[in-house]
Amino acid sequence: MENQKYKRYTITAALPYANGPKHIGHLAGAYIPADLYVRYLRLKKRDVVFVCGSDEHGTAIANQAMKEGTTPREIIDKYHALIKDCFEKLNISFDIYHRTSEPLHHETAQQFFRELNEKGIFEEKVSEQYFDVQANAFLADRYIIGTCPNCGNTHAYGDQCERCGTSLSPEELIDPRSALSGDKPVLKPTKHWYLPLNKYEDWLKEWILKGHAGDWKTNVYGQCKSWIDGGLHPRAVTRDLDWGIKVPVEGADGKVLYVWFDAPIGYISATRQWAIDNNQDWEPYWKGKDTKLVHFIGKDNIVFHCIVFPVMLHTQGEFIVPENVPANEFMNLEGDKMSTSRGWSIEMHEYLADFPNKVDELRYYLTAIAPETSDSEFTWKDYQARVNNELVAILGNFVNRVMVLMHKFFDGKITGDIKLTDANLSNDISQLYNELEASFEGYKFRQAQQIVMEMARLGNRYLTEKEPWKAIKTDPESARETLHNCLVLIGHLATCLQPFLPGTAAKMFNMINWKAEVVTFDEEISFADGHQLNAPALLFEKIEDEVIQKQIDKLNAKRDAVNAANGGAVKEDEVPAVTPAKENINYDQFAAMDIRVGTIVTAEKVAKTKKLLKLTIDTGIDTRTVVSGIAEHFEPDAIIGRQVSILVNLEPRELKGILSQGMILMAENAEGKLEFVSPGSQMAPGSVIR
Ligand code: B3M
Ligand code: ZN
Repeated sequence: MENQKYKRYTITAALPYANGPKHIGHLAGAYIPADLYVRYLRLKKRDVVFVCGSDEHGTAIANQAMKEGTTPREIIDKYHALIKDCFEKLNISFDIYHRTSEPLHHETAQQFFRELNEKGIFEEKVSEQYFDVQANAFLADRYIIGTCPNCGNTHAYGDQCERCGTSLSPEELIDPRSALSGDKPVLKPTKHWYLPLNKYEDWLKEWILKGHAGDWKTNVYGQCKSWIDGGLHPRAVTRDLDWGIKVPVEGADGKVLYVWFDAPIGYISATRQWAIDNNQDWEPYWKGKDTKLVHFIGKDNIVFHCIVFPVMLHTQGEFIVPENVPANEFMNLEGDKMSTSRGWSIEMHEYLADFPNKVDELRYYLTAIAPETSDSEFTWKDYQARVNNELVAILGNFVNRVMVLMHKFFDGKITGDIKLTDANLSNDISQLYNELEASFEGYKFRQAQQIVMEMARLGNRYLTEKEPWKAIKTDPESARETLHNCLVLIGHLATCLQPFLPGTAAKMFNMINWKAEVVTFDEEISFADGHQLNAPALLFEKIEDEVIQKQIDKLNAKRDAVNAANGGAVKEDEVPAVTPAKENINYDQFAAMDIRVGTIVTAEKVAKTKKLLKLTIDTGIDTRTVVSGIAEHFEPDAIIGRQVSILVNLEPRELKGILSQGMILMAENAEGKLEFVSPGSQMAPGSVIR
């Protein structure tokens, strides 16, 4: 059984960049799920180390400092402290929250680089890169601005045009200029060290595509598969920059390790520091074959945690690779993408300032809507509804009813040694425990939390059915037994709630006056004769409409303020208006188009392209191939089975050697986001659209 397979667990949560506050989408994506899993493992008495820390290097931080006229050190010190403090208040139970600016990390990362270098893993290459003479710095793609060759946006970045969504390389920009000085950059040769990912394609295929087809989440597996199938390339692991970890070889002056090379090694240095602090040996946690390594991250970090870092670990030779990377999708906010820079976000510290006593409410809601299988949506109204209708009305209500009745009828005192005497209740509880463990083991935390809530519902139903407030008049002993059973159930509920709502669970244990140490899943819960309960206290309070309205207003005001600071409304060349209407056509021109409902049968990336997917579509008429430029918007595996609108009588044309027969219709908004145009409910393929 997998339980016995591992002796210890190394659990990591993505290292946040210490260049700004982090929002609740980050919390929901990586930190809460990791904390749930770790708290579950600890309840199971497993040997686990939970590491995280600040990611403090990289071009972004260096350039931010330059722009703000400050130093990287000032930025990272400020945000490291802020983020660490938020995590503590939110009860994210890291064993250590380290920093990549620590000397121990520099040493660990340099050592890693040296080892790979000595083994001859890297390839060294000289290439021409854009250089800003005035700023005396090489420019990362993001720091070159120019005109988009696709849509004419004069503010396109060297890696992407944010208006039309096209991914670019700096050479493609028309009239490139440096984001640092505004000058035209020049090309200059420079040497870098590359990790030849292409050499490890076979190993990756064996390890991920064969080895983890069954147990990795489909979104993660799908992304890995399309990366690997699309062909891997050597990746530079060094940069020309002065902020970062010096490349520890000769002839590398002015060069530092690429931030994505050093950051994941940060997990290792954090573990080393934890081991020093706690008199432990770090090595088994990273090198023991009986250690389970799991990385919790958001979906934008998949390639680094599933491909690049594992190749580093694998080529080093002694390290283990992750057993799982249960990455989450994104959480949107009130109908739009969450974004700190656009002012559309709820930052962790903002929530804590407004709701200092509602940490568990946030943990609960973020888990209830965790973006485990697809993007999800935070809305303040839904937050309010979940708190009021679930935490208050179901969980809080059950515990409160039992406590109040026990005090009212029996002065809060237990008579006789009690255990669970209701066989049905007992069966139901043990069944829920089993389901709960299976959900945790499968990283299904949303489901796990629902199961615990089911336990509370069970209690409410049991109480309603037994009506001890009536029985007390006719058969007080049966009322006593009912309430005793409910108290045992509260003990189980509190036990199972610990990973999710640690503060609430502690309050519940306190109310029933149960021993303070961690109660494991396997513990029997019973009370001795004469056991005295503490006074009932409300676990949750109802959230009123005004409170919610205030948050919604605040959110809108924040976005308006950011827009205003960006020079009135939104900059014209950043967010285009709605596309102007085209000229009128007559009905016959419209009727000439044969548009049908189709179903996507297969989808795969077209090799050596960034944008193209090769789809086969069941059009009702036939099953045909269509090449569609949507690869940057959709994972192939995620769209199989989707219903689409397809123009079937478009002249076939060849794209990258593939004959494309027809065109899939897409809706596109001003930011270039694409969505399929599908019937509102399932329709037979071939259904006519007119
Ligand atoms: N700092 C990116 C991010 O925060 C990066 C994660 C590093 S994990 C080793 O999304
Ligand atoms: Zn563009």
